[in-house]
Amino acid sequence: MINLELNQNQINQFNENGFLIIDKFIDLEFIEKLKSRFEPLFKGEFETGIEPDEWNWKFGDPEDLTRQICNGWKADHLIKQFVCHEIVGKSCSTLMNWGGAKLVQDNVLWKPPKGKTLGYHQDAAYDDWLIPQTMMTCWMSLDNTSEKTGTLEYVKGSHKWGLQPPKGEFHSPEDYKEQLNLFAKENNKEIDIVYVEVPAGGVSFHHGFTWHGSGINTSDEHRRAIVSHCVPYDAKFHPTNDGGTAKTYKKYKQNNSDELDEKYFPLLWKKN
Ligand SMILES: O=C(O)CCC(=O)C(=O)O
Repeated sequence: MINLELNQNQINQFNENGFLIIDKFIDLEFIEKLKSRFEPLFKGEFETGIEPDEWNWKFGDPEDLTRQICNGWKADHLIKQFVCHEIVGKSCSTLMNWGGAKLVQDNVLWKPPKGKTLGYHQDAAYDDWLIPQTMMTCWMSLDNTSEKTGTLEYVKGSHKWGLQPPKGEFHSPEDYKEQLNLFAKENNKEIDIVYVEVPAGGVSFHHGFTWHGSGINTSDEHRRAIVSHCVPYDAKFHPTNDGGTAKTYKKYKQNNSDELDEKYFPLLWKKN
């Protein structure tokens, strides 16, 4: 289903760059099956009867928006098998040096031809409601990607730049690099961009502090991905912080407990 055994060279690359791009991850026999789940999900046909936590597009909305569902795993069995796969949890934990990983949120992402931008951001900036405020992302591509398809892009080494509060538009900003350029100028940083160009079934991991975003899809091809955003298995709810995505996810906090309940934040992998 998913195959990866990380080696030391790959771990070193991740530590150096803040991301790791690998051509082979998902077995190719699953690619079409996974893609076939996108239409029903964006039509609001949820196999489990459970609605995802967020969806920004449904059939009938403007065609050129990049479509995103958050927590498709709750709605669809096949998506769950991949975004909650133990190899995703193990790989994220190995790269971040964690003892294990929980899924804090998934994304089902669909950028059609002419699909618009996603603004540059840092993933961990959205989870100030967690302790520690960190994140690790596993982005699994279901299509061949290139700069032309508006693929995910990273700023090399930017995971060493610290964490900024989230600013600017996330969906479809006119200038998707605006916040990145402002930050780099104010802080004297050099911007070195790398495009994630992988075949369908490829993967890219990125650190929660790594600046990333994506441009317009100028090709005639659809660009689809499923994404796991992970946190350490023992991360806790912050007692007071309510920024970022807290409004959506802090509602899963149980009375008198700061634990991330596995019913809502599945444990993907734990050492031993
Ligand atoms: O696929 C994209 O365009 C952006 C994905 C993203 O921001 C993420 O996976 O953290």
